[in-house]
Amino acid sequence: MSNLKTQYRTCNICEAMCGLVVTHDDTDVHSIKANPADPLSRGHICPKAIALQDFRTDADRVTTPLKKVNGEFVPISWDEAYEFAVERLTAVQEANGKDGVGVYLGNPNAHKFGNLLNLPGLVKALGTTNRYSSATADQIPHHVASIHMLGHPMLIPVPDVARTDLMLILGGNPVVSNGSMMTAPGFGKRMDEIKARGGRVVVVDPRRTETAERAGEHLFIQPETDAFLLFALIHEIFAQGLEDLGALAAVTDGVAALKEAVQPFTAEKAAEMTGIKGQTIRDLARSFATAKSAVCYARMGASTQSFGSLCQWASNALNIITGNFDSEGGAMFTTPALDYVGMTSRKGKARSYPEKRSRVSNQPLYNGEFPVSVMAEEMETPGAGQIKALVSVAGNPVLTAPNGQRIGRALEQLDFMMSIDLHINDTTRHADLILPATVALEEEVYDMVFHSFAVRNTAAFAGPIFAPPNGNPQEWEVIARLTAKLTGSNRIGPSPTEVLGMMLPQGYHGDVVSVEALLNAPSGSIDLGPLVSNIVERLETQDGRLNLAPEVFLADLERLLAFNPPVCEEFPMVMIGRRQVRSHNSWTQNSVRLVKGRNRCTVQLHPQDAARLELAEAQEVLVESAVGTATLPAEITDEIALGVISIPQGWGQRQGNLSAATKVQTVSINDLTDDSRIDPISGNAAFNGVPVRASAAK
Ligand SMILES: Nc1nc2c(c(=O)[nH]1)N[C@H]1C(S)=C(S)[C@@H](COP(=O)(O)OP(=O)(O)OC[C@H]3O[C@@H](n4cnc5c(=O)[nH]c(N)nc54)[C@H](O)[C@@H]3O)O[C@H]1N2
Ligand SMILES: Nc1nc2c(c(=O)[nH]1)N[C@H]1C(S)=C(S)[C@@H](COP(=O)(O)OP(=O)(O)OC[C@H]3O[C@@H](n4cnc5c(=O)[nH]c(N)nc54)[C@H](O)[C@@H]3O)O[C@H]1N2
Ligand code: SF4
Ligand SMILES: [Mo]
Repeated sequence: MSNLKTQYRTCNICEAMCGLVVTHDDTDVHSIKANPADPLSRGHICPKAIALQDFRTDADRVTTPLKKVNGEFVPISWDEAYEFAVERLTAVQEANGKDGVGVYLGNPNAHKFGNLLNLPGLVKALGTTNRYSSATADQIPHHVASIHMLGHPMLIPVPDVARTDLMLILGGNPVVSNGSMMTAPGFGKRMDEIKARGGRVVVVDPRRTETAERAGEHLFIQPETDAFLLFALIHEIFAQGLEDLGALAAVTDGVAALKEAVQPFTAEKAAEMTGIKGQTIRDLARSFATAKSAVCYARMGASTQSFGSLCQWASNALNIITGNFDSEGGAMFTTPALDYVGMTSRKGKARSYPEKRSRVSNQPLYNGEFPVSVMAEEMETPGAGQIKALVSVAGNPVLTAPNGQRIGRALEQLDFMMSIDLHINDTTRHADLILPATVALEEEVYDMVFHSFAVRNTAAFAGPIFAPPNGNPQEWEVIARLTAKLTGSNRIGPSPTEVLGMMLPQGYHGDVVSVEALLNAPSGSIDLGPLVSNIVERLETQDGRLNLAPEVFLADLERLLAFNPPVCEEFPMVMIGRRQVRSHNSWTQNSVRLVKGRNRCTVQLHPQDAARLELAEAQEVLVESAVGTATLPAEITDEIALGVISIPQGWGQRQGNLSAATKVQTVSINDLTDDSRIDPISGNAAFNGVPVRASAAK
């Protein structure tokens, strides 16, 4: 074992950026363990990190370019593959215009530095405005709130978990998800620390989640009614004269307009809609406003719903009016080594939002991308601008986008589709060409995105450990070569590591952080300290001020007030999703070590609902929505609110990524989610609150 080597690297599966110690020889991983010296993750790790080795050796992995010939995928050479791609993409664009080619970029791209650096070039070379990504299945309301209030989509406030005295969590389950738009590995321990110093964590969720259990304080809420709660908290704080904007008072506009706008949102109104008692709401308002520090954190459950943008606005507003914005223990802004906001600063530039609207149903475009909810109709509907070909990179919308089956049918009608991916799966099986991707251990890792959302400023970099199979190029190079061929060039740009070397000196910590310094860091990571106040000089609004009451949100309040939870007879229950520790979105289900054990793709329902529907534990349940059906086993639990059912996301593989260990056919929640349900301000999919009915499967 003399050739055993050890490498410190960051896990890039989820947003938590855990520090790992990987022990390996020239061909194999010997162990993957937590790095206790990592200043951010402090020894936290989850079971998925160990599976990093499985993604590399997966027998089902695509390892050569594949071309579909008479319905079968056959291996071809890289030269043939690039030639085929360029010929077909060019032909579609010659016949239909640039917008004839659509692009879908999936979640793993956000965790892959080389992809992030090279995909903009590919998109530019294609020159299409038909751009989609998993972002509108995930988080656009956060960006929309930041754009309208602070002037830049990436000025995202992060809860200062290390110093807060009261954390209010709506629609997030960070004990399982490890946090989102909040990089906070080992969140359970962080909650314990808040409580140990005399603080509180209150979780608002239609399910008593793993996070709620550990927090110790949980309020059940009716799905999609969070905005009522948040506005009632703001209303109460104004009514009790408890508002205090602190240092931000001098730069904030719209306090009076906000106060006026929340008038209808009394604690009683919120109680009626949310199911949380009026007195509880009043008490919470007082505790929040009078705590030494407090922070409201609203995530997936509060953003991927019909009022996602209002929730993100209200969450920021609650933090701002209580002096908990940009201050210790409140919501703060990171100063990462690679300063994405600075690199894309728009200070002083005129702009209007949304940037565009979609062709068929007039939905908004933010951050250069249309809502994934309209991708199917844009492929189906004839006329100028119709998508006739698609390039997907690291995405699986047939399983992850609302009404995914409709996307699958639309993909089948395309003139051409190509994917860069690890697998032939529910999405890529529709492709005419698949180019193999590379996995984490074959690439350098520097997190370009999630340091921006981290509860502490740190930086880490590591190089590849293994070469890709078959002498394949790294994924960034595949993207760069495809781009070069599309533009008739022979040259590809510098490597990701070289680009990083050029970018780091321009960031916040250019004096201490360089590629060399990161590689030599004793713990594999450089600690850059706790979050610091900085928003006043960073505001990117045209007038340089913070807008507490943007017109776009005020105008949407009428829709909220008209909201009636589904009392429709046909679909009397509401469906929400859930995440699970041992699976990551739709793509980790081929790792035997992750999927082994009991079938976790179950529908949770309340004991009283089960009794009413005459359903027993583990009995097969037929769930029906306006767009589809699914049959899966019942899990009866008082964890879930009455009238609500929960199905985990990420399952339903019919092709590829098949749960190799269990061979159990699971279902996709997105066979049931409805693509016509969106948050109209942001265009984000409303995955939560889907009207459904449940019954015993025949
Ligand atoms: N293990 C694991 N970790 C992951 C992922 C994974 O698939 N597996 N995915 C990663 C990704 S891509 C992301 S974006 C993050 C997401 O991370 P989180 O934002 O923590 O998302 P979820 O774990 O889905 O938690 C959403 C919560 O919202 C609740 N909810 C649903 N509807 C409502 C509602 O109307 N109101 C309120 N208040 N709550 C509601 C649900 O019950 C659930 O507990 O997780 C990341 N981490
Ligand atoms: N109902 C419901 N739906 C949801 C959610 C929910 O909570 N509820 N969550 C939403 C969220 S937050 C997200 S982020 C989206 C995710 O939606 P997507 O990004 O569409 O889905 P993923 O499952 O992340 O798909 C990743 C794809 O990339 C491939 N892949 C994995 N690693 C690599 C790699 O290194 N390179 C390349 N080229 N390919 C790779 C996989 O094989 C798979 O095809 O799902 C959304 N869908
Ligand atoms: S929590 Fe996320 S980053 Fe940490 S080990 Fe698990 S998958 Fe990796
Ligand atoms: Mo996500």
